[in-house]
Amino acid sequence: MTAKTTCRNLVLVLGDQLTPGLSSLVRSDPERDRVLMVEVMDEASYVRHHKKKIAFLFSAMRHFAEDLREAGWTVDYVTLDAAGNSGSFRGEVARAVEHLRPARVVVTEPGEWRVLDDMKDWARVLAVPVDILTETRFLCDPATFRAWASGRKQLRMEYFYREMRRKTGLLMEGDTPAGGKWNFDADNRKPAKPDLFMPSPKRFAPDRITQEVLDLVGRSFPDNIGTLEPFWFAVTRSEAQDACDHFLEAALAGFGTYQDAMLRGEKFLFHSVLSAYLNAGLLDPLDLCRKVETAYSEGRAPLNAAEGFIRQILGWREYVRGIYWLKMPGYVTENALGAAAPLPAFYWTGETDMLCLSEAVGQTIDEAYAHHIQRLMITGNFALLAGVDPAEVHEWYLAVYADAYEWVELPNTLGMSQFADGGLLGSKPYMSSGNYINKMSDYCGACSYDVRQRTGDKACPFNALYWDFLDRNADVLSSNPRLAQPYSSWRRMDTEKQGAMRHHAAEIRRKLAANERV
Ligand code: FAD
Ligand code: DLZ
Ligand code: SF4
Repeated sequence: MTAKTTCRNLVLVLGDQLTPGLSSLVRSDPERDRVLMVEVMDEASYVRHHKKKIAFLFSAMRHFAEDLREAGWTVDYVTLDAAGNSGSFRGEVARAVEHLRPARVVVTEPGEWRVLDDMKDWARVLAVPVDILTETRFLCDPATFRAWASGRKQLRMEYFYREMRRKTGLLMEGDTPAGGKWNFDADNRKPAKPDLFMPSPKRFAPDRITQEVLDLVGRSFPDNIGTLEPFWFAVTRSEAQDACDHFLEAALAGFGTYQDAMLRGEKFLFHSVLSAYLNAGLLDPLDLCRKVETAYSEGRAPLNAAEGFIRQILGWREYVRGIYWLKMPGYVTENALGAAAPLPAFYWTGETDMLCLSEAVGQTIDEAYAHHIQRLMITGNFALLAGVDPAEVHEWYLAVYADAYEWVELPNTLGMSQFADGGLLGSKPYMSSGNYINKMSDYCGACSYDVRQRTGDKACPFNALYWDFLDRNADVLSSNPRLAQPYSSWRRMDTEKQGAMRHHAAEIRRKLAANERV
């Protein structure tokens, strides 16, 4: 901390608030106010984050602090290993208040409920007014979402998304959607062939600041999941913009068609790999959507790609945030299916004979990244079918991805993937047997399990677990009209086959619980 001095306002900027247009910065004055940024152990350890996630954020924070200084701000930056670092937001604000005696503390609302809850008490404890300002970096604020949700029996993303298209005018031709349809998902389910040309996300060499952070993280979190190097994430706003431009040029056109595809050894396919940058505030979501719209209107990307991409950001990203603030704090403990099994150990090591899972977890360990369909239909699907406690699944997803913050991760995991909210977010569980994975990937051909077998040592574990899941959860799920077909197939199966499937699934679940290799 710098020499004792005073300032008007102390502006606390959090690690995922790396945006010059942040409401707290816009409301403040570099001449009279001071910025505080802190690396704190509480945030770095409330789940056992992937090493690359911590390194990305610390490096991006340090670079943002430099940008602010260049723009004329006085920034107090507390590194994780700074002498006297108290280890918490509250403790660091208290130290700064003690030192600087500001008239007020100013902060933009945090992205996570637990941090906001803590902040509400700061004014009393620190004896200084604390202004918690509205977050303006999203396209739909929680109050507007609440109003949209109120009185609706079902909160379907598709209807929310259409309102957002109308509101922003993105891909609209007057009152009608471009191309005459809101959604081109039917065109976006093509499996990819291994010989298809794959673009790679733009990579950036670590500079001195990043190298210092890599050393710090390596020293401070030696046992956390993940490899630190090679480290190639963008850590400045201009690098993130380069990564974005590269995606628009090299990958957007293929984004829609191959959105649900998975290929061995191909970690990114046509995905943008921009989520960590968006969520930390290095990229602006509306700006990105407008660039994608321009790529479409200039003929550089087909409509199914542009619409598919914009739907992820304007639709899903905003929608899950709306659900988060609507349903917290109770949402995090929901468990509609009463799932209670522990998370299999291979989620932390990748050591499993199931190739789809060893690929998805392996690349997660290497890159702190897996694309959506791997998160949903491989790691999420397996945890769902195996009956894993959604709280453990949630903790894993929050830890292992560089883009993970509770506001976006929790509804995706607990709601979309684990059906733990009983169907608020999705009308049916996202689950499948090995068949779907085989259709959408080239994993099964090289796997030591046989995707066509349902029972026996060589049978793909997804198969028996799938039917067993339906059977075990029939009380909650069998009346769901969208599951009528699988339940009818299950009922038509002869009882001997059903028994063999139950038995095989129970054996897999036993092995997982006993930490035996599956
Ligand atoms: P692309 O496929 O290129 O998509 C473009 C952008 O759309 C993403 O960068 C992201 O900002 C947005 N997006 C796409 N799908 C979603 C979605 N379902 N919810 C919110 N935004 C979306 N996303 C996170 O940002 N953080 C998380 O912690 C996170 N956890 C997830 C957990 C589970 C179980 C599942 C199924 C999905 C999760 N997602 C999460 C959503 C999605 O998987 C990631 O946003 C995406 O994989 C990021 O990679 P990308 O940037 O290459 O995305
Ligand atoms: C995720 C994270 C980590 C690992 N470390 C810090 C940190 O040391 N300092 C900080 O300001 N933010 C960090 N973050 C992001 C916060 O967890 C995030 O800002 C809050 O959860 C609110 O979304
Ligand atoms: Fe995964 Fe089953 Fe295919 Fe193996 S056979 S890759 S376990 S779906």
